[in-house]
Amino acid sequence: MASSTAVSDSPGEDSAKLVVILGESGVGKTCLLDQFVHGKHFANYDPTAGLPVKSLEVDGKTWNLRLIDLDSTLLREGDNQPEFRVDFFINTLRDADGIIFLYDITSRISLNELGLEAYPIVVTTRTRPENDYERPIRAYGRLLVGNKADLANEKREVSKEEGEEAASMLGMDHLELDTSDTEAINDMMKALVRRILVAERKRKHDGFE
Ligand SMILES: Nc1nc2c(ncn2[C@@H]2O[C@H](COP(=O)(O)OP(=O)(O)O)[C@@H](O)[C@H]2O)c(=O)[nH]1
Ligand SMILES: [Mg+2]
Repeated sequence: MASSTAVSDSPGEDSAKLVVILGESGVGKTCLLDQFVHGKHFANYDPTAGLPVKSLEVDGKTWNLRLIDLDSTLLREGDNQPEFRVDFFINTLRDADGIIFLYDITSRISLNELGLEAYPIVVTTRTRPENDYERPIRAYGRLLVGNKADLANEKREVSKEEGEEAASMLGMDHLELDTSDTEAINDMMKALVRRILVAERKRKHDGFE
């Protein structure tokens, strides 16, 4: 968490993780975040950053996840939206400990845009600029998640196999869920925390992500 600006660590320093839910408009980012944070008993607001915080126990340790959703559609259309702050968007992606790349299984374009646009932006923001040896490259965990699995029979546009294939090309694990399924959402967040820890340990070991 050393270089983070969006996050200030007070209690339980290394248990705090910043989680970004990234995806196109309408894929269900807000529903996912609300269900995770408010669907179960413990949720509060971090007064310093104004982000919702949720505690999650994973393998016997409690993590305090700070959550934010970022709409990748705004990266293309944000020019027309005065409230869109591209610096905040980019800095948040750079500071994230974990990123959920969320698409909608009933929208092929929502998956394509992740691969063509959102993922390359994440890679760019997290790569050390040439000759900038001061700036650390921080490890992060990531998952590719297909939402709206409840519509699989009627409206599916992206098969499970296509989702898995895209994930493996991007070096991520893949899963599908729908945002009414609190247990699946909790399992997804646990999987993300485990990916974050793997990435951090690997980084420590190799010196690089
Ligand atoms: N069928 C279905 N609809 C969903 C699901 N999650 C979200 N939605 C709907 O998708 C629309 C967009 O959701 P929202 O969370 O606002 O998307 P965001 O723009 O990514 O934040 C809303 O009408 C939601 O009710 C889901 O798992 N299944
Ligand atoms: Mg939203």
